[in-house]
Amino acid sequence: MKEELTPPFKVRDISLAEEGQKKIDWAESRMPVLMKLRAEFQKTKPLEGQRIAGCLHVTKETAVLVETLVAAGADVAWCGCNPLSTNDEVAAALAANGINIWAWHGMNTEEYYWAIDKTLEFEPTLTLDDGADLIFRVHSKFPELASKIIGGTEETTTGVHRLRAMDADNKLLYPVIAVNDTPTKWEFDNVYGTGQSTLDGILRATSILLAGKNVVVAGYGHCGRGVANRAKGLGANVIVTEVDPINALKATLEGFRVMKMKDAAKIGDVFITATGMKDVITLEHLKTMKDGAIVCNTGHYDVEIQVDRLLDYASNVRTIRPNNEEITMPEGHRIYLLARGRLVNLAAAEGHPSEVMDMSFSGQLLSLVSLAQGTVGKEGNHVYLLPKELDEQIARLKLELMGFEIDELTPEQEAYLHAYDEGT
Ligand code: 3DD
Repeated sequence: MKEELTPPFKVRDISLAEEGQKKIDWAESRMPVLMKLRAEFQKTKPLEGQRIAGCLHVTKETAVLVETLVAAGADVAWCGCNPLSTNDEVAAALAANGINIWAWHGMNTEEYYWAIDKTLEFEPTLTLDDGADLIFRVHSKFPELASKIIGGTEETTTGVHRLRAMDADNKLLYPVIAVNDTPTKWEFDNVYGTGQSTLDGILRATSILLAGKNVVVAGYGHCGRGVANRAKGLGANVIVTEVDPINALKATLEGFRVMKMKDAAKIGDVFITATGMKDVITLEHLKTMKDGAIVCNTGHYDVEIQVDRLLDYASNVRTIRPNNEEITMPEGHRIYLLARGRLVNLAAAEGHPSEVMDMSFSGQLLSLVSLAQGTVGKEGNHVYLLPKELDEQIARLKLELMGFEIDELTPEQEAYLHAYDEGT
């Protein structure tokens, strides 16, 4: 029996650590930017003395971020940010590596918030969120902790939206950097990461042929755009639903059909919500769907599909495949609900590929270092962006490590850029 590990933790099964370490090793081999920054920061230790409480999906990529934060000098406590997204093998490996972690797949709501509270017992000086549940817990239940917190970071669109609303209400108790809004995150993770990982989740849960299917994507923001284009690449007939006329217009000019959800419900074979809004697919829509329609969500929270109303209304529910429930409707048709309406990419697959999380998490790392060094967040308790030069540093590193070179402006071109007296 392994000696009792000192750091407090609660994971599904610590004996899974060896398998989890292999997953982490694989992710490290595909996250060259973060590993290069780790090599630099383990010498300079910019996070020395910092205590970081993190609430973010426990995946193999997150483990690489966690271990990079430790290499940079921080003490770290961690929990998941979704009850269905924790990879138990990775969580076991982190615990075996001495990380204070409270996370396992399939937590109930009480356990989920218990884990966040355990992470906060650590009395952090920095917080890291994906969906703002931890920072909101500080503000709503443990405001006394805020006096020791220098700042926080937020990973996802929905979380940033929540924090901007708090900022507008002057409710923020400490400054936060919106990592999601950094171009090397949202132009890549949200588009290419969500696009590929959502279809990955759908294919693992259904094993269907996507070619020729009517795939309905609700929401044509960065995430929906990624999903629509990846589905198109696999031969699907993509239909987009939207409430924003600009995004809808972009979808039409990309060649997608655009219509109301009530009309798409009648013809769709696969439905994917990516809006961040609630009640996008209602029970009324589900009643009119074709027999065999597959329904899932890739938004952060499980509010986009009216799952509770659907389950109350159903005449029968059975799990037909992992993360795939066959729901027989009183009208006789069957609906296949994936991951119980929670984010399908992380609940039914492994989330975004390592290569794209490499940039997102380099943004997290540089944001935390900026807060610790006081170079960002000094103008009051508001939502900040990662400085452009740091964002470009990530992009330049990524290009270099992918083997690409780009041109540089000549002095004359620099001058032209700022000139106004040269016309045609
Ligand atoms: N997210 C997606 N894939 C992830 C992965 N492999 N590890 C950790 C988190 C992961 C969620 C992110 O896309 C986050 O940026 C978001 O929710 O926007």
